[in-house]
Formats: sequence, structure tokens, C-alpha cells
Amino acid sequence: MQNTVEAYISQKTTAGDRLLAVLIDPDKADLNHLKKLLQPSHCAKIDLLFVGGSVLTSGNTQQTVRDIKSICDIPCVLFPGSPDQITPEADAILLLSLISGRNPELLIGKHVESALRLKQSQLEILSTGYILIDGGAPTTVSYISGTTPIPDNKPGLAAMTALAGEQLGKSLIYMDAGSGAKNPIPAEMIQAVRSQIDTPIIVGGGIRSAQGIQHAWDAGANIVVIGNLLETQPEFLDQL
Ligand code: 1GP
Repeated sequence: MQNTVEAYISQKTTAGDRLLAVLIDPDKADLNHLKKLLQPSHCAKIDLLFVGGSVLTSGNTQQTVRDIKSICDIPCVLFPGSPDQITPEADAILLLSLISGRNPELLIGKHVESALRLKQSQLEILSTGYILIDGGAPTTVSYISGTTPIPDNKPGLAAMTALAGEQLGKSLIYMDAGSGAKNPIPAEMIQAVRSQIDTPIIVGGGIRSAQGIQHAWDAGANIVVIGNLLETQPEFLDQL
């Protein structure tokens, strides 16, 4: 197992490049949608694909990864809401610890359950400190995880949480307002986290414009994630 996705992120961030990740929810990604979303002109703008969701109803992560792989060769990284979303056909997995929450299942319980399966899968593991930030309204992820997001006017709390994640050895910090969040994470909060850690920062949730992406990058995000918007408007990528 080679750490190719981690090396790719590290190389890009060290060079000062800003990355764009697209989140694909297997519940909403049939092959036709994926072909539209991942047409060559769009792929040229996407650095990483995240695949997963807080809860899946009809979607099948394995099939979604296969469909993606049949269309393009952008690194495919699992972003699993639960261990049943693990499939060895992806390139890597964000092994998330929900460090803004105090739910032991999402800090260690699920990791123990899936440890052997993960080892056998040979997936590249990206140890990720996952921080939920209040995005102005309850989100599926806060409800399903049973955790309270950090208030968006408490940048210091977010920074302390991210720093603790870095000290615990996380190789990525993901600040998320949750998919479809009403408000994206404020720039001041991203800046506060950036000022405390060197670890690459992923920012997502509620970003719906090119300007929103730019603001997050300018505030210190290394990777910005767009999901919801592209489910209905894949052509948004043409504007970037
Ligand atoms: C959610 O950060 C991602 O976990 C993306 O959010 O779907 O709101 O773009 P959106």
C-alpha cells in the first residue's frame, strides 16, 4: 500500500497549489449524472473525488466507485458515514474521527469495528480530524452523529480543536458545515485554524459559488469541497 494520495496532497500543498474536491453522494449519482459531472473539461478542474454520505438509502458506494473509475482517473477517496461504505476499489479513505463531538462511537468505536476490514482492503488511510461547524441550521450529519457542531462565532474553539487533532497525529483536518449547510464556514474561523496548524485543511459545506471557493482558499483552506451544488448544476464547473 503506497501513500500516493497523501503524497499527492502534500506535494500540491507544499507547492502552494489550492485543491478542489468534489463530493459524490452514492444516493444521487447514477452513471448518467456521473458522465455529465465528470466530462473531460470538468475533470481538468477537479483534484480529488470524495465518495460517501452521512446515511445512504439506495446508493451503493462500490458501484459508484466503479462507475467513477470507468469514466476518469481522478483519485477516489472514501468519505464514509459508516463502515458499510468501505469498498477496497477506492484509492484511499478519510478515516474520520469526529473530534468536535463527544460521541465515542465516532471517535474510536466504529474504527475498532472496521480495523481488520480496512487492513484487508489495503486502502490508503488518511487519518482525518473531522470538525463540524454550525452552518446556520441543523444538518443531516449533526443529527445522525448525535453531536453538537462548534458555533460559527467561536473561531478559538475551532482552532483549539484542530490543534488537538494535529497533536493527536491526524494528517488532515476537515472543517465541515455539513452538506447543504445554509451558511459556509466563516473566513475568520478558517484563518484562526490556519494560524494554529500546519496540517492540510479541508473545508466544505454550503459553498455554492466560485467566490465562496476563493474565500475559503484565501482564508487558508488547502482543499475546498463542493457537493450539493453539483448534484443539480454540474455545469457550475464550467464557470471556474
Ligand atoms: C459536505 O463538505 C461537504 O460534507 C460538501 O458540502 O454538499 O454543501 O457542498 P456541500
